[in-house]
Amino acid sequence: MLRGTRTRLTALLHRPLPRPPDAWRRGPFRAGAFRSGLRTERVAAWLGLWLGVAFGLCFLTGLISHGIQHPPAWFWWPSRPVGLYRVTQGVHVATGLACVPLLLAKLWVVYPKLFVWPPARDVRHAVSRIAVLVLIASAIFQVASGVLNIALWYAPMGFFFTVAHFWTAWIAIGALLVHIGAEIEGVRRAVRRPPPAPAAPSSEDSHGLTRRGLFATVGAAVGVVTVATVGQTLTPLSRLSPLAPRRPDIGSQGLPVNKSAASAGVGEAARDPAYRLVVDGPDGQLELSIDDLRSMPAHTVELPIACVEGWSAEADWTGVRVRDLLDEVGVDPDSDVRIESLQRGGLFRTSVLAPPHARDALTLLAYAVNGETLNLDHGFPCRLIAPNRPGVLQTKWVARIGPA
Ligand SMILES: Nc1nc2c(c(=O)[nH]1)N[C@H]1C(S)=C(S)[C@@H](COP(=O)(O)O)O[C@H]1N2
Ligand SMILES: [Mo]
Repeated sequence: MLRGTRTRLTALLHRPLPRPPDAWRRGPFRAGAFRSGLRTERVAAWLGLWLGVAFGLCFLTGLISHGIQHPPAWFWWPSRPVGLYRVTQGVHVATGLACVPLLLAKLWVVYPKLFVWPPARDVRHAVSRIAVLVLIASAIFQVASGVLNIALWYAPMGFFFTVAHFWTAWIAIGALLVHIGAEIEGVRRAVRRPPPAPAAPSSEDSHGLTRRGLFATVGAAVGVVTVATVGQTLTPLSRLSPLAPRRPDIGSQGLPVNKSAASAGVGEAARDPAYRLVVDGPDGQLELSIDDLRSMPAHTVELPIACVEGWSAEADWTGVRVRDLLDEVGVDPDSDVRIESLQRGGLFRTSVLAPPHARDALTLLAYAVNGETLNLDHGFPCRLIAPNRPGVLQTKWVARIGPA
């Protein structure tokens, strides 16, 4: 029964499709329309391999980031090592940016295949060509929307970035797996085969660029893109990274600002002398003024803010341990904890601390940074700072905490 189905499927996939009349074979469809000796299976295979590695790393680190921000019930993320998210998200953005030159080179090498003749030999050929089109479209979408997002240029995106970027990633990875399945033999051959004699890239269309020259150019482009941007998270390189959207050392109090108090509309509520931090728990409710917070045991921790956009910056934070506040009102140590901002709207006005983070000795409601009172833009009167957590969950202008 199963074998019968499989035979029928194989027969269907190999069913020849009608061949269009040769008179339609014009322009780029002509035999010999593309003559660059660089457009070989071997070059395409190597570029595909690098692209696959970069894309795969980008996909996995993206899943981690998405999991932390929208955790399914089974998901667990530790609070140590404190800088792990900084690394995974740095890798996510760096590998995504490396895909820009790799993808351009790969598309340049393979785009004549758009014009193969006949357009589809059989059903299998047609399916694999459609999968490639889906792959190209989704890969371009992922890279372009990612770049727009780290450039904080949301205007051209008529959709919600996070949702579109997440679901398109699954479409891209699915199409990539189909593509790898279809091409794996060719890649094996290309990678094993010794390179053809240097005479190969000889036609005028290659402008004298050799295969080694092409690889060196692509490699150099990846290197330049990486060095020019990675300083936003690898702080010693920050001066070498003119294309980085953020310099981690530029901003008030030695730290970039991602959402200002003015744009969040919290200035008035944050400066109000009647401000009280509300701490909820089974044993009651605390209402703490700024002076009350300052009179509690203070701790100073060195922790980075690691934004999903790929920049990160280290700072010394001073404040009260979240677990000390929770213990005062008897919150269960196994409980998730909800942090709420003074901010009225906005996607990031609340966040949830899972128990490993809520109970970590490094997790603070900080009222000072780098030895100064937190300014309004960094979250005055107090903000959350916790180890190994995306910046978007480091809630500023905290108004209330309690069990989730
Ligand atoms: N209430 C609130 N907190 C917030 C945000 C926000 O929009 N609203 N943005 C977050 C993001 S995306 C980041 S990266 C950090 C940046 O903190 P900073 O501006 O102090 O560097 O704050 C986080 N806390
Ligand atoms: Mo962020």
